[in-house]
Amino acid sequence: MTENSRLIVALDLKVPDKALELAREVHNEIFAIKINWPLLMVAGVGIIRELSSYGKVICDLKIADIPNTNSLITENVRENGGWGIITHTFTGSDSLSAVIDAAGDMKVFAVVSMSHPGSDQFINPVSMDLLKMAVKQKIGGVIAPGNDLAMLRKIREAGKDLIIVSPGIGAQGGNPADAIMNGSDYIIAGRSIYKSEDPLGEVRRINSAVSAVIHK
Ligand code: 3DU
Repeated sequence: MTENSRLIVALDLKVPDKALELAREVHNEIFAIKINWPLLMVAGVGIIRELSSYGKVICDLKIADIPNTNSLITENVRENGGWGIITHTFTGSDSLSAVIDAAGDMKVFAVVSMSHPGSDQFINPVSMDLLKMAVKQKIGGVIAPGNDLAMLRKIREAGKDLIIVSPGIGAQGGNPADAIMNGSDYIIAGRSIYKSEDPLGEVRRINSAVSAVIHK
């Protein structure tokens, strides 16, 4: 993996061998890999360590439970080689701090806003409150939509020092350069890469689009 890239690839594949093959193909040119329930449920927790032989693995489990359960989930990720973990915040400060405490050296990214249309019903109206709570807990990173630039800018303005990681790129309509210019530090792309005929070519296309605006 490389610090020169701002791209996190979402390996939302239900066939572990396919996920491993894609990781092998693109790992030298991306910042990190993100995995989620579709892969973890089939492959089991050992896939975290297998994939970490290619670099940083972020487990997007969107944890949303009571503090004790949150701690146990987070410990599982840490003990199996995870580099980062994604948690919800709407369950409150005690649930969030359980994740932060159990994470140890792992990076914790807190979801404060989402990228799909339904997020306007419940989560997005309270995004700034969720952000305030997460910042109070000394969260280092948040997840904010790369396809909702107004929301992204609001979150960036409220949290100048935060690491902002943004899904919503490609299949959900956002584009890499816009997201970076409006506040994202890193962008997440899944389908536009793993469904592409040429995943590495797509990675390179995204990397160049980002470099063009970063080095302007
Ligand atoms: O839409 P894509 O195929 O590029 O995948 C986006 C990934 O990011 C996917 O794993 C999804 O679960 C995750 N994600 C969002 O799409 C939106 C969020 O608000 C948070 C995470």
